[in-house]
Amino acid sequence: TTEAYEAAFDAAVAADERIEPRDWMPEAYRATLIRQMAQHAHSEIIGMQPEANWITRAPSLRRKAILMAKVQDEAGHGLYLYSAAETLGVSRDELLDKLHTGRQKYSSIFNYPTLTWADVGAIGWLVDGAAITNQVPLCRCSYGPYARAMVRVCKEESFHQRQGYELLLALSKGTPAQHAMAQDAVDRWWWPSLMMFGPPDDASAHSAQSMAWKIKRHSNDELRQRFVDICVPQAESLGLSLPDPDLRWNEERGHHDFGTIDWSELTEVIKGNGPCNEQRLGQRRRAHEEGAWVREAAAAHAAKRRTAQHT
Ligand code: FAQ
Repeated sequence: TTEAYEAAFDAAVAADERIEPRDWMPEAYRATLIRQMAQHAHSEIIGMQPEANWITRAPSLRRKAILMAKVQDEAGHGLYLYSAAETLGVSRDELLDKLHTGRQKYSSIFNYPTLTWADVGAIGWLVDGAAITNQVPLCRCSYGPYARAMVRVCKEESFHQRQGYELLLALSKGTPAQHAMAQDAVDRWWWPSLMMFGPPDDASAHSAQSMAWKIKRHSNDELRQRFVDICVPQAESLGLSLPDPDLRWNEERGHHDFGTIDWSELTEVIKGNGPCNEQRLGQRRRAHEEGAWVREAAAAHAAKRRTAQHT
């Protein structure tokens, strides 16, 4: 009976066991996972664009090779996550269609422009840093395929984060103009990076249920605080400042206090009104249309091989 299935599901979650694709699960659990995993996959794919902008303008062959590898990793994460989402009974085509028609989201952060080379460093340090802070706990997510996908993704993101840090360090210790460029990038990416963690807990529609299901292990505000605490000493060693006059250590809390986030900005960006929303989605749709012949050729080839095997 459904009650028995439900009891088994609840017991598995309570015991920190993994839910696997063939296990019974509440429809709302399935729907929440599809929503979050699809949004995550879309973010990886759209997230290739801001940095890919700089591949042709990287300042050296070494930097270019590193950046190409990083952007390829992001494509890999996206495909990996689409495959994990497919175990829930949706197809990749369906998810891509929802992205292209604006019915599924991707992370707000990728709607900001990459104006200078230093932005590549700021994305690695701050955006990948925020992504890791959010994703390490997802390695313990109750849904097996998502949790396992996160292990490899986090290892690669850690490398990306160090790459960004090292790039910013080189600029920060370079000429005064390079230092200023690094500082300007950090000034522009800091607040949007804090917004990546989602709305504050009291405005987070899904947190309570997702934490009860052990999809999320920490609240949005907890992870945001963890990220701020990690970044402060790193900014110091970089010789760069964080653009928040209210940022200071709070002895009593054992955490850094920080300034108020402009939540209206996050709302606007999520609604489609960020600086680059139109450009990002437009480029994604174009890439999909221009790739139609590859999908057709691959399908024709697969069909031909199937008939060849059967004769
Ligand atoms: N942007 O109730 P909550 C990367 C939406 S890292 C856009 O708190 P939830 C790596 C949310 O979907 C970035 N939308 O939602 C990389 C919901 O809307 P809905 C991707 C946002 O799910 C680095 C509504 O607001 N990482 O790509 C955002 O419990 C460098 C209410 O929010 C992940 O996706 C936002 N920032 O918590 C690639 C991690 N925040 O669906 C390239 C997995 C919230 O009801 C270069 N996801 N919303 O219409 C998560 O951990 C969660 O989904 C949260 C949101 C924490 C993002």
